[in-house]
Amino acid sequence: MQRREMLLGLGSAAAISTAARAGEGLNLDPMLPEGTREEAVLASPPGKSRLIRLADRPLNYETQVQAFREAITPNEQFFVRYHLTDLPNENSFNGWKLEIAGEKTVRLSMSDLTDLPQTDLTAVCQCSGNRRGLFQPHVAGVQWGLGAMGCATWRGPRLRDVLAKAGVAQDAIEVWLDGADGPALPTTPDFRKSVPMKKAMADETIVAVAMNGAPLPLTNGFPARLVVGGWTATYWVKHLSRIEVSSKPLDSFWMQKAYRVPAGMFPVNLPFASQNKDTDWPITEMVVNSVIAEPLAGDQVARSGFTVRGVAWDRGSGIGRVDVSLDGGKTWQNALLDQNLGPYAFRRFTLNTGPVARGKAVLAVRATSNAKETQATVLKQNPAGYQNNVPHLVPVTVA
Ligand SMILES: Nc1nc2c(c(=O)[nH]1)N[C@H]1C(S)=C(S)[C@@H](COP(=O)(O)O)O[C@H]1N2
Ligand SMILES: [Mo]
Repeated sequence: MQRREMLLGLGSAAAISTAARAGEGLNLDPMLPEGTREEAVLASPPGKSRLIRLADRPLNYETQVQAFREAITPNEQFFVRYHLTDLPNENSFNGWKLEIAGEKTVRLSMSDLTDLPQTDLTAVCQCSGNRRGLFQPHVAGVQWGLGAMGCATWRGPRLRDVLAKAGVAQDAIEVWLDGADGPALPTTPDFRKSVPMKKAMADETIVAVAMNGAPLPLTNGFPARLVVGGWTATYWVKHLSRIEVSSKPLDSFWMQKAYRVPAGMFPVNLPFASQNKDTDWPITEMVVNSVIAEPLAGDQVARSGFTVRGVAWDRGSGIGRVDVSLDGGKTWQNALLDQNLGPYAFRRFTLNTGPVARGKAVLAVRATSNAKETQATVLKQNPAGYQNNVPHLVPVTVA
């Protein structure tokens, strides 16, 4: 094995091609654990086209990697992730109002929300555990491959304008969020999250009532969900029912026990001080990352040349450059960046390779943000398997 391939976490070519045969047609990443490769199937949860089903209780479906040939992920292909199994249906929201508890309590209807100034924000919604299944050694949890993410244009009022309707007290430190889904068993903690006041008031935090020009799909949070640009999707609470401005840190399982990373492991611009402990912090800002969506692992490509295409994203500085390797990370070429859809969006890239030598090849991609952050060469091990941003590798055959 080349030293560089080792650094990139690439196993032997033989191991990869054997793994690539299982789960054929699904285009699952060759590095996913065998168990996941055996159980994953293409299926459609309500209102969706075919996604990769990892679980039905709770609903956990990821997007197929081909979708990331485009910067905007269509609603029907957008991934679905829940922690709980008691989910609302269309009828649950007849006469729906969103309760806001601030200095006073107000209840806002959909038309109250759409009467406020509306913001369009194109932003990546990515589960903290995206690519957990590619961790070596494997860690417990949903074995996500590459598709626990998507990018959409979200529309709705800014959270700060919604909070202003109820009034924000001087000593407020967090905004607490609750959604209409619940646990089927009383022993499972309800999904309750909070964000620090500064992020709650930021331009990139909105109460989205539309996604890519349509109402939110039921499984992506109808009728309203929080959108927190630059932050992992765990704060993007779906089916919002209640928002509370608080002077205390939220003491919920999903804040204090889950979704945490070793203190200081990942860079943050805006600390979540009220939820930090000495040893561990809540996971908040995403790391710079990229994915190759064309060709797919195991594809045959032409030696006269082929196109490498995909997307890159970060936590809000925007993507400055993308490099593609045709030799598993030994040498790199600068890819072309497509239209800029804003600092929180996917940035599409393409590289036309020109003539390539016949035989096996391993493609790799590495993005660099405008803040000059680049992807990890060695996986940052953490107990929950978050923030995997080692370069995505795609083994192909040049014929
Ligand atoms: N109400 C509610 N909101 C939620 C969750 C949930 O379980 N319930 N999961 C969160 C997590 S961890 C993720 S990754 C995203 C997934 O968003 P999606 O299902 O729209 O893709 O929703 C977030 N919001
Ligand atoms: Mo998540």
